[in-house]
Amino acid sequence: MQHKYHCVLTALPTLLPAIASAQQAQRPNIMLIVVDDMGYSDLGCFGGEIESPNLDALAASGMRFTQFYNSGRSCPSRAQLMTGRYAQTVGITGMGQSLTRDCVTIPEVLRDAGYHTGMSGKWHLSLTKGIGNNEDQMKWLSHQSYFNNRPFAPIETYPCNRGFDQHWGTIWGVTDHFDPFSLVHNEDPIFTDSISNDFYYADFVADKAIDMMNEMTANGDPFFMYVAFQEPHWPLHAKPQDIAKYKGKFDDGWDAMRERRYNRLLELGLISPDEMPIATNASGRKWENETNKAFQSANMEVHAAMIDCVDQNIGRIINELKRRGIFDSTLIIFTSDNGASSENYGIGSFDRHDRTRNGQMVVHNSPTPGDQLTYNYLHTGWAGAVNTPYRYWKTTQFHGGTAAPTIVHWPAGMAKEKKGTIMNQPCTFLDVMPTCLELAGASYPSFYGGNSIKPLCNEARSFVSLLQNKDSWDDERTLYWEHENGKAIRKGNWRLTALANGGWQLFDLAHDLSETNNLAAEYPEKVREMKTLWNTWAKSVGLNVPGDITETKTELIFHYPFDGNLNDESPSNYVLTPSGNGVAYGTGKLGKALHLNGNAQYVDLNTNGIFNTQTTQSTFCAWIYDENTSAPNASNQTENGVYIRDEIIFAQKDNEGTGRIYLYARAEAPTGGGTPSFFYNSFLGGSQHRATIGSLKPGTWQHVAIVCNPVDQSITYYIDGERDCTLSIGAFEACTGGFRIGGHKTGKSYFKGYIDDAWFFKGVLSAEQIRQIRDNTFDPTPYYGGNSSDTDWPLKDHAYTIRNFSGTPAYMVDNVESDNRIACEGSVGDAAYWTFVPTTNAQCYYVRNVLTGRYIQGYTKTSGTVVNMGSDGVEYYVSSQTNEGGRYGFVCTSITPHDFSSGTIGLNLRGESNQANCYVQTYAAAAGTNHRSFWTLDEAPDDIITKITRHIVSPDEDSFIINSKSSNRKWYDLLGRPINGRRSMNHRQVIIDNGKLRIMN
Ligand SMILES: [Ca+2]
Ligand SMILES: [Ca+2]
Repeated sequence: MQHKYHCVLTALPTLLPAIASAQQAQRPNIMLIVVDDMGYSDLGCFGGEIESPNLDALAASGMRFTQFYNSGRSCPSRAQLMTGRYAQTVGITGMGQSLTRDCVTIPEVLRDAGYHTGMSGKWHLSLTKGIGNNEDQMKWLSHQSYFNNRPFAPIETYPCNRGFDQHWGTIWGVTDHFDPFSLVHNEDPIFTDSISNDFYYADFVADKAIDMMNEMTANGDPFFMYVAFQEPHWPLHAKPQDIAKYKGKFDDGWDAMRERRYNRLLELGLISPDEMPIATNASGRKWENETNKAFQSANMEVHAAMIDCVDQNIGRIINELKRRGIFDSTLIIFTSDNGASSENYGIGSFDRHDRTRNGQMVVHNSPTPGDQLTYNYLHTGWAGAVNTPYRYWKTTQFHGGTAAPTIVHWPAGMAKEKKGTIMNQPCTFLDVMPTCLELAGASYPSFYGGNSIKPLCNEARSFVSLLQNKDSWDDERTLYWEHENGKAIRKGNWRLTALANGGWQLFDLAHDLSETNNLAAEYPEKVREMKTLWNTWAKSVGLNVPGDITETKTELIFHYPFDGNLNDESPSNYVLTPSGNGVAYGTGKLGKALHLNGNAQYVDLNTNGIFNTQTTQSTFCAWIYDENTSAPNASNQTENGVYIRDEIIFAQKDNEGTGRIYLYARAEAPTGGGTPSFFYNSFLGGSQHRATIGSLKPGTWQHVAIVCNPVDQSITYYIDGERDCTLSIGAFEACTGGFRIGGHKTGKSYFKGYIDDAWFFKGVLSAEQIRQIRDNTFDPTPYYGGNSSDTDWPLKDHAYTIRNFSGTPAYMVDNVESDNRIACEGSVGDAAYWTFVPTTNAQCYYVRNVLTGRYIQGYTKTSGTVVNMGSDGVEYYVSSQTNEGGRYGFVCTSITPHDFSSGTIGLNLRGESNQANCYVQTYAAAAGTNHRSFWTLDEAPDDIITKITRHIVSPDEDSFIINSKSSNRKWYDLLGRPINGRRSMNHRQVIIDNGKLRIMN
């Protein structure tokens, strides 16, 4: 049976009296026209040079949507377009997969609502499975064998079985435009014996759309038509007469195009310079350096010809609508499934044919692209230009991948004042389904074709109100993207975006729609908020979201003033060892400075294991005076046509020969002459990451900071206290070695000049803190680490917080008021302080004085270590256990009285005094037998909480018992409600406040 569900429709007419009423006459035809891999500004009406008079005319009497989002690639875009659901929830988790049956397509719903439904063109929502043998695969792709009429994909997933009365087009996602593979009429392959010489896919798609209108308009019912052109998707194939129009048109290259289009977009009012800084071409390729300009221009000419041909064919379709008198009453939505493509794959594999039907072999990346014997791509240079004003391209979730130039045309239904206007409200492919539902007066089914249907995506909404001038749009909705590890989330004017395997980057779209200025370092809370939203969404659509790297609490590692010595002014007291060539001191920025002569002079910090670069955020800053003021020359190293000179300022030592170069000064001068560049650089994440050219100014003091953030996979430079740039980089390398100032490995890249006032922290310092260091007004004491031995931490009359810094099972104990305190007051004397010890770096516990904001940082100790904790000489016994369902905990108590059994697992905070002992303890249920009751609270009021016990049943399920002196044992859930059993833990912080359990989000 060709139309699996058509029987449902034929039974329906008698069931549809309401739809057949007066309203039906007003229901518009809906024509959805989609092009494939078109650049954002390719069309004339979007700032391009390509002739598109028919689409320009639609724009002139319709509306242009400037922020209409697709999903960055064919399959996910088409899935969202057809279903109004995120692709990940309808089976399209990658490429070449089938739509599931727990969703409905627009034609399925509209057909049931009395619409005719037709499609011509590319589908790409069916499982595309290869034969498994490359030679057979090539024969199959090139029509040399049909392999016993092997289906191109599961037949039941073809468009004709997903709601379309008729489909003329291709099942796969990429084909020869002159002889498409997987071309079908409904279920049947066509042109199996031969194909005409003048066949071109875009012409065929328009022909069939025009033909289908005969049947679809016959009885006066409205139609839904999906016209899906495969152009201008690679291979770059076009008709010679169309290519001829563009001969030589792009010889000035992609840099000129980018500027020209940007200016044209401004002129057209599609962008404003306040909102859209000029973004550089993401390819990084300069046209002037391109060695084969003729080849590159020729590719662009074919790309333009393909779009030109699509426009001509849209003109033919429009003429047909006019001829039938239904042009004004038909809602036309024109859009693109993703941005232009930077791809350049080999051919002769899977979906890239290497021969024609008659066996002629195809030339990959031909110097003269366009005809059927060639297989060419646009490449990164042009892709970066045709997507002007945006950055990046197809497959990424940046605007260059996901912003679809969209035109909506509907004279009969749009408000008159909307004609020719530009709409800047963000819309998405998810909105097309609800828009069609509204126009068709149809409702979204909960049951269809024998299957329960998942609800429409929460974020999807009809944009009919935008066409009709109704003031009912909320632009604060949150939209999400994911494709092959590329990620994005937009909330209001904030967009958080990550390239595949790159870190999150934050953009303020109100001033930066082109996504050029990563603000992640300036708005860490916004990053955190949006990242959490994205993670929650990603899990909700079934994505595997690896746990984020835990954010690192700020802790001072070292501070070297270099005032004539190598003393560490921090409590860490890390010893510096000078190189064999010694070191000198000179006049510094603050007192004296380290003076290195560039001849194998450096200093080493040989302590290993301070942290692991891969997982620890860190900040290094220092005053730098580079004495190498001249440009490098022939006596220096040569690299890619430039002389280079590197001078390492700060590096981590892994072992000799490798190392993580945090910060170095680099100078480059073109070997052929030209302007030299001086800038700071870093080699974390496996490659160079440059600060702005010119950021290094030799021969003068500069305050330089670098913030290394493996959580967001970014580094941020601050020069003289101002943020220079934030760069998204690859995953950080694992490294736990010591450090070197002034060099990294033997025999090269030594620093020549002065280094003064070097600070190094775990954690991310804010711009303000970096400026305080620059201005010598920074108070480091709150950031002293576990080695602290000289700081006074008075406990009396202060409140304390204990929590698990990692954010996983976390606890806070507040000493809030004198009669509601949990612990500590007067326990070990006013001058005492406590230290709590984490068992791993990733599970860092600390004690914070709530009133002063100061932290007492724990540090790693092996089980059973005795640490002298207090200035009064009280000793505490510290032990740790690690076997609690993969979680870590620690126990800290005083030696006398020593109440703990070594079997206790978890966190135990205990206050000690002659009068009041109280504590919070967590322990594993399984280990509960080892638990002892051992505290007293003789003088505490009755309502004080004396004990909280957390029962861990599984990593995600547990509850608390709260004991009070008067009421014995009570169970509470994490919202503080009394309960009778266990409840989910959800990894939130818990605090005890005024005898109540409070939950911190
Ligand atoms: Ca595409
Ligand atoms: Ca100094």
